[in-house]
Amino acid sequence: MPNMKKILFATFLLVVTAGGACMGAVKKPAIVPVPQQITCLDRQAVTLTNGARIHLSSNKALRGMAELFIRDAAREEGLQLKIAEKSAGEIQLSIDPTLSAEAYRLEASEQGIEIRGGSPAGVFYGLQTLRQLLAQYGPTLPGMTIEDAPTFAYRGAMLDCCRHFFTIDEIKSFIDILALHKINHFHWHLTDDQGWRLEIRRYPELVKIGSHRTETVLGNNTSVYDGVPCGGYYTQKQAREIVDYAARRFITVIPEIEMPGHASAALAAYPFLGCTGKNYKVQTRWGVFPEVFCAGKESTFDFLQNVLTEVIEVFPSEFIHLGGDECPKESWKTCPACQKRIQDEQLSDEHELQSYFVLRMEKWLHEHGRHLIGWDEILEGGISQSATIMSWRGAAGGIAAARAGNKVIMSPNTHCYLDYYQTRNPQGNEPWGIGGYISVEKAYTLDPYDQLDEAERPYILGVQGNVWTEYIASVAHVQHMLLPRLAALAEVGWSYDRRDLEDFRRRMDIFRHLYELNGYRYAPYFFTPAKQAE
Ligand code: TNX
Repeated sequence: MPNMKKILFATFLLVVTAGGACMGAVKKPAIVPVPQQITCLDRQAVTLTNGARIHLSSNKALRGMAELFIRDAAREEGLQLKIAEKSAGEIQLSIDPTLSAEAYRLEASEQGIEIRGGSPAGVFYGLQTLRQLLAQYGPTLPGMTIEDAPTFAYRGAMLDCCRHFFTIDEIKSFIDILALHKINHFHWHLTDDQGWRLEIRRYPELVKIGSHRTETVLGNNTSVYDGVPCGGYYTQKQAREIVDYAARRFITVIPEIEMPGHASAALAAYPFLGCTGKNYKVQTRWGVFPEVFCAGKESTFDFLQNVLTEVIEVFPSEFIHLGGDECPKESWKTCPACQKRIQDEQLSDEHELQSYFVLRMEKWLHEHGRHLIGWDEILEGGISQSATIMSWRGAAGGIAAARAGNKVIMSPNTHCYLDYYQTRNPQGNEPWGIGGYISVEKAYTLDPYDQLDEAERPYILGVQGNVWTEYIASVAHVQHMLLPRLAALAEVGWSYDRRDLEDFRRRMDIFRHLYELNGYRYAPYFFTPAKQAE
């Protein structure tokens, strides 16, 4: 071959390789959360064109997610895919029992795109990765294989639907966002002082009275109120619809029914549940209130067990969250029934009374095949070995619980409170937050294993981000608080030991196009760090 031709041929090869491979700076795959391993093939994969088919090895288990993916690809890429009723397809989905349940393996080659999952959930996560690849590269992917599995089994997000009410459609859009980030638990905060949101058939007043407040305080708990009635609730049918919607996205819904504190709305509906039996109202401002469930009367426990009987019918989740946080003890101190209970049960004080309350409800849950999650306050006064602690007042409660052999979900307000501001000087630059400051970078540095040794680590189930909504009344605002901090927490939960902030920044710059394609109103600060420093 003459020299010139040789050079031309070599250049041609190089271009083809560079065009098809995935290792160049621009071509490097940007997946969030970062996968365990990506191997680049030095050639392009098949091009997906309209009419490309998805073949399912198991029609029953995989069809639903294929249908969801077809909708995602149409919305995000304008790509019209269909399910191959027989034979092969350009995209192949199958279950591979040699992989762990949530793991997947994705291969993009000339033969097509093959996703194998250890279970249907794994295949689903492979499809979420494929959404990201298509958003990055368009219909012709560089050849590659991805092997991936999460670090933590529990990856959660909470939405408070009590301080402000969100519609079923808004909750579905929240769940869509969780799915994109491979989050697998939706913690649904359903009862609080400012509203009881779940229909309980046996106690109709809970939603009739408890789901409405007359008005809402303005700003940061000022003395000015908006004068606008505010309310809303979910029927059991709607709640089941959410459970089903989430399940199709491999997300378990954990309901939270708060006790013994944060009970004003329940007491307003049924005053006999409180120690004094009168003068309760659905709260119109924020904070912690002395109106709590009476721990002395048997009727309180009957009521709560009847409520939970309906709750567990609606929610199949193994975990039921019973709150347990921020329960002032004043009313118990002056309540004859509560004091009698302390005596009869030989409890030393009101903290032990709280513990009695929670233990008794936990026992009931166990008898009904469920497990309790509680905020870290339930540690005070003692807990049973089987309770799972959600650590929110920093990580200390979680660390103590893990050392005591209790299971723990890390959700500390140092890293996981998505109602806090995202920039250092928020005044005027950010929509309302409750206070505090948790940047994306800060959320990213959460170490759920902090201070725990090898033997203690297995007790950490995972991590969760919380959207408390005292100051968040719209879904656009929820998204602003959630994104992109949820991506940081998702990466802690999925990719714990392979995090790298600079690489995360590079990947997020690409990943955010998916936010845009879906119209998500993410916060910009992380993407303009210079401005944030001002
Ligand atoms: C503490 S976290 C609370 C919530 C508030 C939140 C505001 C927890 C168990 N209790 O009731 O909404 O702070 O950040």
